[in-house]
Amino acid sequence: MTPASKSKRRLLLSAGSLGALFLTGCDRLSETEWFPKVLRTHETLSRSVHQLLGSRPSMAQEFTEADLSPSFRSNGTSMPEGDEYQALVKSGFANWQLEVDGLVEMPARLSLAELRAMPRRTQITRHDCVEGWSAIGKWTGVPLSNVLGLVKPKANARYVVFHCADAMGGSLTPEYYYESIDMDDALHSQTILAYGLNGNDLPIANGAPIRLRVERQLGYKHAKYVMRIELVESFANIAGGKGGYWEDNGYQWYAGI
Ligand SMILES: Nc1nc2c(c(=O)[nH]1)N[C@H]1C(S)=C(S)[C@@H](COP(=O)(O)O)O[C@H]1N2
Ligand SMILES: [Mo]
Repeated sequence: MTPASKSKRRLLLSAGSLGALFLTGCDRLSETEWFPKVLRTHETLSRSVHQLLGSRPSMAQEFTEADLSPSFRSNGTSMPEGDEYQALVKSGFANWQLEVDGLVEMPARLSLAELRAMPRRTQITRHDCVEGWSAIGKWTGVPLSNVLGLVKPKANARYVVFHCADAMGGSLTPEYYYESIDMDDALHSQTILAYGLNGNDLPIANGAPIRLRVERQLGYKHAKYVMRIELVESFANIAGGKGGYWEDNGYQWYAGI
């Protein structure tokens, strides 16, 4: 590394921890008025740092078995309510199918067995939640790039949207958790649809049957209970239009660490 790129890297790290400093507690903060403003400041900061670097950091850090957290906690939804998901739990996800559609040449429905039969990647990474905790876990899953290879994205597909099984409380019409990433993250080698955690099947509390791992970004981007993957040109017409459940509530869309 040249001295110049070292200092850029340091700047990036301090911008990340600055963001983490400001952020404490998803639920409470989204209700206060100053919160979106703080996030905007952080977003501007993090975007300019990324511009300075010219690109996102290429790989998230990977760790060893010795670094694993004793247990990997659950956050947000830990058991989706609703008959459809409950029926899937009862059958051990035997009837679950991942829908992949939108701007693709060949829409597909993939069972858990089919996903498990595809190429797999195992990675030990640190999960950072804006609520102020981190945990290191070992994730196993199919690289999203392999799934996209099957369905063949059309040239105008710009984002990958993850629709989840859990409805978020509060309103009369259920708002389902959702997230989105761009093609740069979608095709990244560490971006996987994980069905395993620490050598076991992914627990329900952590997103069974599959959850996204998108390692260069913060915890809320890692959608759990993924039911459907949709390729789109824009997410303007999905839910609140900001690209994710928490984004619709003021969080930044690009949550680089
Ligand atoms: N479907 C869904 N995905 C989700 C959430 C959620 O509530 N529902 N919470 C997010 C947040 S804020 C974090 S920190 C991580 C928590 O993952 P874990 O439960 O495996 O710790 O999942 C993210 N993905
Ligand atoms: Mo989080």
